[in-house]
Amino acid sequence: MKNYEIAAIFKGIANILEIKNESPFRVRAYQKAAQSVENLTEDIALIAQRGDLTAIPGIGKDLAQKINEVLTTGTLKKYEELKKEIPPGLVEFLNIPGVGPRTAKVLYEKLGVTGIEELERLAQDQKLRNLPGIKAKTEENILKGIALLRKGRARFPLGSVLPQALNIVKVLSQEAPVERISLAGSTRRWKETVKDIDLLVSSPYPEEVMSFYTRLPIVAEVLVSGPTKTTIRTKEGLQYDLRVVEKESYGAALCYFTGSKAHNIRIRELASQMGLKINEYGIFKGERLLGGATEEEIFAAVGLPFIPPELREDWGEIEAAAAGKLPRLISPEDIKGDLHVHSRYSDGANTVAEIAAKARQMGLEWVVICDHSPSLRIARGVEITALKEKIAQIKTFNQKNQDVKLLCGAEVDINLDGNLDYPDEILKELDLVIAAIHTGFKQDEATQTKRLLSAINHPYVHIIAHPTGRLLGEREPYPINLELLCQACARAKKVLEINAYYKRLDLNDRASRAAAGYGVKLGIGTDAHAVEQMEFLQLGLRTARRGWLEAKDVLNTLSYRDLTAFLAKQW
Ligand code: DGT
Ligand code: CA
Repeated sequence: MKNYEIAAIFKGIANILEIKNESPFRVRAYQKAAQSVENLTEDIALIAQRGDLTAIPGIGKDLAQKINEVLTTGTLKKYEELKKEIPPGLVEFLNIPGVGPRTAKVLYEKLGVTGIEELERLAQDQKLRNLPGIKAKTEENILKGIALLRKGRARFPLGSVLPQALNIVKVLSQEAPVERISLAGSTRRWKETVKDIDLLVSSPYPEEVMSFYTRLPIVAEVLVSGPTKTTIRTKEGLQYDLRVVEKESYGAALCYFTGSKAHNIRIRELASQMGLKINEYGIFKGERLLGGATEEEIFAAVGLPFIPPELREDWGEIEAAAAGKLPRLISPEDIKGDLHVHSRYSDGANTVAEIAAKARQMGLEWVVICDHSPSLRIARGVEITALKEKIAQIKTFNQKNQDVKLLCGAEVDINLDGNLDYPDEILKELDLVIAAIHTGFKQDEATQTKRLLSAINHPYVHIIAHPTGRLLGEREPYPINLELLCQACARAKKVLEINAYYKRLDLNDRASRAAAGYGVKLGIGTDAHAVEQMEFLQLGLRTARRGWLEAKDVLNTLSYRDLTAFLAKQW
């Protein structure tokens, strides 16, 4: 998929235009285009083939032409020309989270710094703080940003690579001589970020499988090539490891390559205590092969029931399985709705009716349409008059439609002082209120916790959105005292969100599990700004499963009737 490549080009253009002091409107147009291309869940090449590029929000005729140019030639002439107008080091600085064009320009012009290593050294030696507009705090943020950049480069958010990975599984299973095929590794465990994609196949014709695989159009380079293991790198810089085994070993290999490493080690220890050996080829007693064609056989050999891949982290699943106390994990069929979808009333791309149609297609029973409150200007927050119209529109929609029910919600900003950005008179007219922090990310733990506590204790708030504010590879979580927040939520019967947008997954797996331990309910919201992003529900569900959650722990499992009853009781 070229989506990320194209988004990166548009972001790059926006940055260069900003450095060159070009019109803020042009800068904004490219930023917006980058965002909406990045948000697509469909391959942009397919959209282009259909001639639908201008249907993407923020993409007009001119940008559609540029996208087509990248799709056909692999580069964009305008971007290449622009890059020549500024020094290459400067472009690189802009990749550092928290470093904007203004800072980058000062660093270059005043100090002549041209590389990230050099910048890091100067920041460590506190040589930047005397430059105009740069304080000790900025220096600290630059160092944090560099660390984040390095970490982010090494791992990909799962949601950004999963569509391509699933597509490769599909192509291999349809067009190569494979018997069985599965994703493995961290991708199969649905870890929030992955270093590479592991694939496992059983086939009597490993050479043919490998030769087909290395000729896939995504391949930029073949790194390791052999009949049992082949590693390729895609044009986006992601590695795929494909292993081919015989069908007798498929289950053993699937267990082994799904991991995690810590989980595998525990399983092998159990085996050795029983006088058995388990490896990627099978279960052995001495030299004799006892089994290994299925994963169930592996677990049974060590006296355990099947452990779902999401739990295989050695976070207590082996003990729980041995004691017959594995959780009855929430499953895809349990999910009845999405708690957090943006519409055109604020910065979403779709109308209320389009959102309902998508929900219908996904088999959902209800959707909560949440838009931003007025203080979030960049997201076109909804003024009170417009919010009243929205309430009326949704009411009419529900009178006319029986299959999908819409709820009128809002994602209300929590101001710096802990107050909410809408008055109570309008909040109480809403079906559901999600409170969120979108400003003041740099405040300390005590202040941030206090802000959130006052939202939790606000009579009209139901859910706290993305409680830690982190963005994978871009922004560290702001500090909060999760324990205090959970206690307050449990007391006030408030819900913590599992924001399922692929860069957020916030709360994450571990924190969700901790929250449920306090008796707090979790609510999955995709934070979709375009209907395709409602598919991120899957990532939220998987995060919940990695957090050991059962259907009873998650608000999305309630029917429309039970949900409205629950929401009403909260007040
Ligand atoms: P990643 O790639 O960092 O996102 O995480 P994984 O879990 O996919 O790790 P990866 O790709 O290095 O290895 C895939 C699986 O192979 C891993 O989950 C377990 C297994 N594995 C790798 N190295 C070892 C090892 O040294 N010992 C054992 N027991 N298993 C290993
Ligand atoms: Ca891996």
